Amino acid sequence: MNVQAYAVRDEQRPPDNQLLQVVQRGLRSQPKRLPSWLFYDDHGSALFEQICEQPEYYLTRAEIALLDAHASEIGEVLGPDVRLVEYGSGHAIKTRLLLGHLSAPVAWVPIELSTDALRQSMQRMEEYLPTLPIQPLPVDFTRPLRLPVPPRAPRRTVVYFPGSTIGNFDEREAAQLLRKMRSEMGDNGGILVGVDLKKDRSILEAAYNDAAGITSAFTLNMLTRLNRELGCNFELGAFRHRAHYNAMAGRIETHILSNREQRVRVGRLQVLFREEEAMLVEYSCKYSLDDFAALAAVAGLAVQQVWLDPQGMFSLQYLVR
Ligand code: AVJ
Repeated sequence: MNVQAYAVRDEQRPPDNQLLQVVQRGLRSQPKRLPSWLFYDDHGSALFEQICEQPEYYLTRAEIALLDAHASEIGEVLGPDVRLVEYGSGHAIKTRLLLGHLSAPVAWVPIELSTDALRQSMQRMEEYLPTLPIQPLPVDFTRPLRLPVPPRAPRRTVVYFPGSTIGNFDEREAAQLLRKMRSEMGDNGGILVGVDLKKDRSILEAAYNDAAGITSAFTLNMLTRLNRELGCNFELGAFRHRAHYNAMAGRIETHILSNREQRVRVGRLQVLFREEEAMLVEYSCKYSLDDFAALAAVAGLAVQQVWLDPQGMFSLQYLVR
């Protein structure tokens, strides 16, 4: 058994009163907002996998095409004996493409809060690379990490953060997160980060408003989750999803809109929603190559190399100190 410390325990999730506090604070603030990590309960993670298969959601296909085209070169740049620490590993399909091109990886450390996704991805990775040590961390990757002791000394630690998840953070938070990765990877380490690029509004808005309505279901699942976990009484039919591109800020902004004036119970709080009131639930920031190099510099990092998918939609960037 190469799976170390495979204990996915419920006690490692934030306690529910903490969840209640986060939600109450967000719903009391003006304008209302809720953090996007609330999307990823087990059902939300499964819906996200479905989003990735929608024809309009180009990001995942582009990143996979990028790896198909460049994984062996990426493997050469990273070199042998890498410990790969993956932030928000999800189902880890891209990770298999990458790890398959690394020479003698020391360990894979998937960090993932969805226990279903973590379990499944570990199982599939074991089938694909049976000798690879896996050291899962079922924790929130934005918190300070205590990385497990590797099975042997790695030549370098690489933080892998694919999928443009960095786009969910505003610029200040993104710089902070890069800085945290920088300290975790050490002097000789690197960060391999997937970054979605600025492009036509029509393409971006279609990607976040798929015709089949999966993204809408994904967004509204946040309310279902709050009903279940906090005993709220959000009426699902009385809210709707909206995603629009704020070109000035360079990001898709996803809101949940209230179709009418209504009150919702959130613990002891009664929250009033006005008709058409918008609650912010997600940013998906888009970058030019220059934008992202500037962000990396703020975090004390230099872009050593950039790879693009064949259509130039998406980038994978290797950052070093
Ligand atoms: C998983 C954060 C990369 O922002 O594109 C997809 C999440 N939200 N559709 C993104 C998401 C709506 C996705 N990330």
